[in-house]
Amino acid sequence: LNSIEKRAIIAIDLDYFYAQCEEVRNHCLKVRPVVVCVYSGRTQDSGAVSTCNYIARKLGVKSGMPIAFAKRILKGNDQAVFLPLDMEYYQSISEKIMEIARTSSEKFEQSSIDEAFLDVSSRFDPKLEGASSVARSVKQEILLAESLTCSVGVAENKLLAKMAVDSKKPDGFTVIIPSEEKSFLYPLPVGKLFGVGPKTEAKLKSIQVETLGDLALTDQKRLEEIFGKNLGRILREWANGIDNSPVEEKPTEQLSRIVTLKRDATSFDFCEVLEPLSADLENKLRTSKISGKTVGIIAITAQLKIKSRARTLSVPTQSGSQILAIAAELFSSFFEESAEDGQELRIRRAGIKVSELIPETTTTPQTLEQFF
Ligand code: DCT
Ligand code: CA
Ligand code: CA
Repeated sequence: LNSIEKRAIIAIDLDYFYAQCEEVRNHCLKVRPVVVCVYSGRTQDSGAVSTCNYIARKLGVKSGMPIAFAKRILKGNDQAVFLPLDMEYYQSISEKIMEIARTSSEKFEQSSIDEAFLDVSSRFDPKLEGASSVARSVKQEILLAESLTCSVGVAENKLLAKMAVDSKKPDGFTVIIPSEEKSFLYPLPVGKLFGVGPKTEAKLKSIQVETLGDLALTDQKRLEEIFGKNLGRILREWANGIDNSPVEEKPTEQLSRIVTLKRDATSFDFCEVLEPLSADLENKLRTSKISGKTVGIIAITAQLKIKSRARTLSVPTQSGSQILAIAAELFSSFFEESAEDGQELRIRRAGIKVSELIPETTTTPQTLEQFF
């Protein structure tokens, strides 16, 4: 039983994700350099570039670069646009896209806000061809549903699929067939291997290991001496394209929705803005087939302090109206308590959180007929 079944894995990576989301809500941006920034708030331009579109990348802007530096590069370019990060919006688009990907595959694993793995091995023979056609249709579906492009990689394992997707962006489609795995990997510089950062790269170069081909042929003992037993072994396996890790969905720990109020609230007069949040949570719980045992509220004050309150239920729920009712009670009593303590509570952003998520009980009979 030591031979492992061959698999076909798809890696999906949304192109220049945050910047592309900005293009989606404002089409005029598509032909201009777009830079999405994390402003630190100290001075007007302090902070870093989170990501940018390919027009800005061609001009030399990069993730992580100081905003002031990016502004210098784009100085005199009156088309350039600098926007602040809007994670709520990107998160909402990400969730819709991940839902498309999740429902296209038996096994699904979201690895970040804009990346996921799909394992469709059980459905096809030959597997890579089947997976390639699923990859094409998912790519098309994401484009139709959300007007966003992504890159995909298809290969026998997660590592190779990830390396494949990274090799051609944006709008890439890369398949690595088994007979081409080594010719794909070996010429790559070691820095391109998934997980190899600047430190590991420098150590490898100090022992004259420049390419993945060099790494694949380096004495295992030597690597273990330098990097320790685990990392040493994994580096060599990965350089050889070996990776048996499964595609498996990480359990969601909590779901939350948050909204910025039109103006700061000093009493609970914003129930109607919570209504769509609870409806959204119900929808998410139902499609994920989970229920929440704890319902909580999140309040971000005018002073930007984060406060929360929660209640645990005797029976887990998926009901939006129940979630809303509990959130309303928690907000009301939160304002009352603050007033009793003689402190004025000013809430700027309000949210609802559902936690202690458990699989829904599908066996509960709704009627006696169903039961007998
Ligand atoms: N990020 C950041 N600061 C960095 C690097 C990344 O804030 N120094 C954020 C921005 C997006 C997210 O992390 C993921 O980054 P990438 O993997 O580069 O994704 P991307 O913007 O979608 O770019 P690509 O088209 O290359 O996938
Ligand atoms: Ca991406
Ligand atoms: Ca990414």
